[in-house]
Amino acid sequence: MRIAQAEVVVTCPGRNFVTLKITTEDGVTGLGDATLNGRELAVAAYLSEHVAPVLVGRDASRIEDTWQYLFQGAYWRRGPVTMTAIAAVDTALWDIKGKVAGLPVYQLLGGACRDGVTVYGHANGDDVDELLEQVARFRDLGYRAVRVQVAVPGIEHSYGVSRDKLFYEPADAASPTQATWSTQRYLSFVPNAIGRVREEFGPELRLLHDVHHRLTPIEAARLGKALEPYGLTWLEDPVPADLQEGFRLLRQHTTVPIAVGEVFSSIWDCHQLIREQLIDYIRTTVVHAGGISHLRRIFDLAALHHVRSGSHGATDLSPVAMAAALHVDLSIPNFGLQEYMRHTDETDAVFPHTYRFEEGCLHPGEAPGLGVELDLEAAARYPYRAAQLPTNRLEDGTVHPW
Ligand code: EZ4
Ligand code: CO
Repeated sequence: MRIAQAEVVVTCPGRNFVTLKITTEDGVTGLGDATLNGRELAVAAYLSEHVAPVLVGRDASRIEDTWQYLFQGAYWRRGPVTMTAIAAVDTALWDIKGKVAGLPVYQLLGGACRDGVTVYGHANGDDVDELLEQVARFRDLGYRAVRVQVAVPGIEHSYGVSRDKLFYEPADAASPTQATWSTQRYLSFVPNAIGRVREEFGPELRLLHDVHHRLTPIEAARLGKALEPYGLTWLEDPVPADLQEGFRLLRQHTTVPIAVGEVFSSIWDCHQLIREQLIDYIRTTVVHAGGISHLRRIFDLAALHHVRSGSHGATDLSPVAMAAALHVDLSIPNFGLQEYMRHTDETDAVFPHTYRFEEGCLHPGEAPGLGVELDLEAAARYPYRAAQLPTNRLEDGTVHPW
């Protein structure tokens, strides 16, 4: 089963997606998401210039061998561009293997460990009242877990707050939006806001909050302690996660569960966090952490250390990545929670899929492979549009993590 063709498709049905489509000599096709928000064309070029030519003629059934060939063969290991490109190839080859076997990918990974994949949605508001309305909306849609974000008075372009309440896309302009940050304003406002959500909705609804890498460990410890009475499922990305040992300080001060990893591209970015049990949820995802094969390796390490999965699932992950994540989520013993942000109708039409939402859970469906197709005619109607993620500055003009 040789690979005959590997094509890169860039489309923008509301936001940019890069997709790798691999076709075998006998006409079986597989899809892999290769979208790296704000840096899409770098991965597209990596794939079409450097990867597609060496894929043609290779045995499509050799997934692990191809992964190792691309990882070790590049010499320049790791990094988000390389790992996203490898992820796309790996995911597409799992899709092909499933179609050839006539089985959904989760069956190839060992079969279902649960009935469905519990997901969380994003509720956000310009103020606490609007946030409460939005949490109620998600609850009424059937969600059992909700991420809560609120605009902080005095902070322009607060993270996580969007005009369209079902779709959040921060990469909105060809040149980056300038956001501002004040730790003081944030820390004095957010704990009470989350407290009001807990008070209004009672103890059962699972609540999460994303700090988006903006605090130092001791500031994050203060926030964690302030949030302890409200029983968060997790506090996400409390600090920039480059310094894995930096989490020790935070861990010594608070019992708030910590979730980290959406920007990680390999097991090497999180092995210390996992081995030292410095986190509770690892949020690496199929598309940015080397595909299904590598993600499963990370989650297996996590399982040994009481760390559960919590894969990133923002709108910049295409339906192909979403489906792949669901097959992994369904089949691993240490699944925690899956982020789920709905895509626009245009995106769903470009990527028809079998996964479905029901009573707070997603299920990948029973179609062979991933259960996602790419409608090339529909994709061609939406040409690439340059869009970058925002940048952030303190009130005195200093660059700060966004
Ligand atoms: O800002 O995916 O948890 N979700 C997130 C996302 C990220 C975007 C960046 O591309 O933090 O909304
Ligand atoms: Co996040």
